Amino acid sequence: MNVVDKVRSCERIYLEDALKLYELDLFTLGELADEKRKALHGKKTYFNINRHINPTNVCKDICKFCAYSASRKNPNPYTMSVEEIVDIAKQSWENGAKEVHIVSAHNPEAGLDWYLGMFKAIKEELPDIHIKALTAAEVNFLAEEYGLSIDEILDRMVENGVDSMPGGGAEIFDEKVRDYICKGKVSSKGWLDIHKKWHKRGKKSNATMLFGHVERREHRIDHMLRLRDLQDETGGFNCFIPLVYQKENNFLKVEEFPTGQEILKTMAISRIVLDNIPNLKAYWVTSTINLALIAQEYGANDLDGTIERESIQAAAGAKSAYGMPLDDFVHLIKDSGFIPVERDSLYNELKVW
Ligand code: V47
Repeated sequence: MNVVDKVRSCERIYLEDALKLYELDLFTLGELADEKRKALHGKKTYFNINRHINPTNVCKDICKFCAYSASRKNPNPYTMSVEEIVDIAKQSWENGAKEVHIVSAHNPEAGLDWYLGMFKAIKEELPDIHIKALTAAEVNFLAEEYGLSIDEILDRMVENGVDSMPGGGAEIFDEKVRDYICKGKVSSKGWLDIHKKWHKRGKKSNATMLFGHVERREHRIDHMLRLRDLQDETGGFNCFIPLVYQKENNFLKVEEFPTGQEILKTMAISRIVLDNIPNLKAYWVTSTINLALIAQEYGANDLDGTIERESIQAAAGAKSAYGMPLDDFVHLIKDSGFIPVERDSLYNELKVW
């Protein structure tokens, strides 16, 4: 059976066939991914009203792709106080945000109480806001820095009010590529184990993949397959997010950047290979909003959110520092022929706009 027929008859796709999918013309591949998307979500595109908070950029790690860390190229180190973080969350809640997405650098000076206490303080003021916080890389950092087990950190996250985990820190699982781009950070196995333990607590998380730098196509597929295996076991991933590498202000030497076609193909193949993860997010911050809108026809059914502020990718060149106004977001989705559906952080539908 050829690969197109295999996809249409819902056979599982492994490395060799996934690489063949890259060789298809963009339209055929798009059609296949769109069939999968439509079967699950029709013409609905999910988004949420959220606020990203990046409370510190002081980091002991040295990821080559990172422009955000103040230990590398960013000349402005900062660490917010818990009061500042709570104030931001309150302001955003008043503006309609239902989720705070909180991701920090690995700051050895901040202290465990600061890392975990901010969640408790937010929940005391805003018991109904959803806290999506701490990547597996941060969890690993906290466990190592403070001599606790991963289980202890995860338990304390739950006690302090973290509702779900974001997908950051996954980068690329292939060990050679990972060593080259972010040596010293959580290992691939470590990242997957942390999410597995989180899922075992009945909690949900997301998974990212940073692509378009020094990795090759087979590394992307290997990354997806490792996620698919874990998802078979736990069912805890809500969403897969392929992050397009942003090239400014960092130390990663990249010769060739992916074309729009390569990005769309990667989205489409994610939709096909990750047959057990229901949502595929075209994160407009890294793909640009234009390509994210087109990605809706290549398997993507989620565009993340209004964000309000974003510092990590903005430091590397993305046009995301001030998020996207709700009105623009809704109109762009509608005008591109899809149905904007506001969701909560766990993909329950809140409102069809
Ligand atoms: O893991 C760092 C990435 C991630 C660059 O779970 C870069 O809903 C591109 O994980 N170019 C953090 N990306 C952000 C993240 C995320 C974002 C949106 C939604 C969710 C979610 C998660 O940012 C890191 C890293 O892979 N990153 N530098 C860069 N130069």
